[in-house]
Amino acid sequence: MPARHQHYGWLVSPYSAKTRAYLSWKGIPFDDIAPSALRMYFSIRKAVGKVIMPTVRTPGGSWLQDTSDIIDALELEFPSPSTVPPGPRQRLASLLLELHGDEWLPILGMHTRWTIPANEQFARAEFGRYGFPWLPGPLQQRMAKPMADKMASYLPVLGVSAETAPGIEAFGRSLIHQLDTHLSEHPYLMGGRPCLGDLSLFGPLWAHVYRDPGSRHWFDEAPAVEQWFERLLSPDPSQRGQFLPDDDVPDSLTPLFHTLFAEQFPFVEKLVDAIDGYCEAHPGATRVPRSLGNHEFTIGGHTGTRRLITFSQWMAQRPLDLYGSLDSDQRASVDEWLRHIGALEPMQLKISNPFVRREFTMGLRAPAGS
Ligand SMILES: N[C@@H](CCC(=O)N[C@@H](CS)C(=O)NCC(=O)O)C(=O)O
Repeated sequence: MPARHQHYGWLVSPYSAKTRAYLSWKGIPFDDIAPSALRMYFSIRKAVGKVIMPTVRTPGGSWLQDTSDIIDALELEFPSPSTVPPGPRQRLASLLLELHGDEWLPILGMHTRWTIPANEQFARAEFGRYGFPWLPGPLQQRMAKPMADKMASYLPVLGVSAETAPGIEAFGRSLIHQLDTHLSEHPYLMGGRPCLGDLSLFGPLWAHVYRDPGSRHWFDEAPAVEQWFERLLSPDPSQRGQFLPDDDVPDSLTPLFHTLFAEQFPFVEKLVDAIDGYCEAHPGATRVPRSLGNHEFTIGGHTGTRRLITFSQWMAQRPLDLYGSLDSDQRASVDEWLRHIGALEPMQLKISNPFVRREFTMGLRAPAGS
């Protein structure tokens, strides 16, 4: 049994950056382990059913997988200092930004990693170095080629194409600029301490766009974003602040929400429709396929197609469930903010066939049609 929490993830992995930053900021003692390919394909796959990172093994010997589940479980075990804002507006804003970071920013990160030659070269070497540390350099890369090729093959799945590339770049550059404006006023998104939204945006922005050498210059004019990276990479416990008072979601974040609701949310709505259609056609189904065909989407004003990955509904349920659980006073306060950012109507989205994760697999909360 490990004495401390063990975190398995590579530095090139954006989702691992999310959980590593969480563990570090919380001050939870942990061993940060870069799993070799052997460990990934044997012990990790055996424990959680697939080859994936990050995973966490607790001192009690149980395994956690999926960054949201890892953080939710650890937040229950180590409630203080909390990364969950106390007020409903900030909490909802944080979950929406988690949805954005986890399910939309991979379009940006995968674009910069696998279409900029210097980044691809760097990533392939990193995959070899972590996957096969006992082999000599050239052999490492050859052995890691299937893993790297698999990641690169996700580009059309995510919607990265010649048509969307200018939009993805416009989206990425304006996100970095908007964050820089916000972070020159506040240490984190909601004030003096990070929330899930910080961790989820940090993952792909740092592990892909910033750490990969061919796109780091995107941050040349974003010093406040670089300082935010530093704070999340090496948190100073004496600098732990509080969330902003009065449940305030700073207006400097409004442009991020405008983009989220203008471009990501319509795709989430299509996905929910597709899942409902599948459930109607398959009464009694207890699971839904991993993907349900392709659909049009828009990013940075450019349109392409991407796969409807059903997992994203589960991430969308997190803010929608919170919204549905508010009492009337909280609801009034949240609605006032939603109206301000122009998102009151989309947030009324109903999930008729919600998902639940059991034993590391996604299923329907109740059989379809029941
Ligand atoms: N939703 C998952 C995503 C994790 C994920 O996709 N991890 C990537 C590395 S950053 C991976 O292991 N992918 C393996 C694959 O897709 O085959 C989470 O939050 O943990």
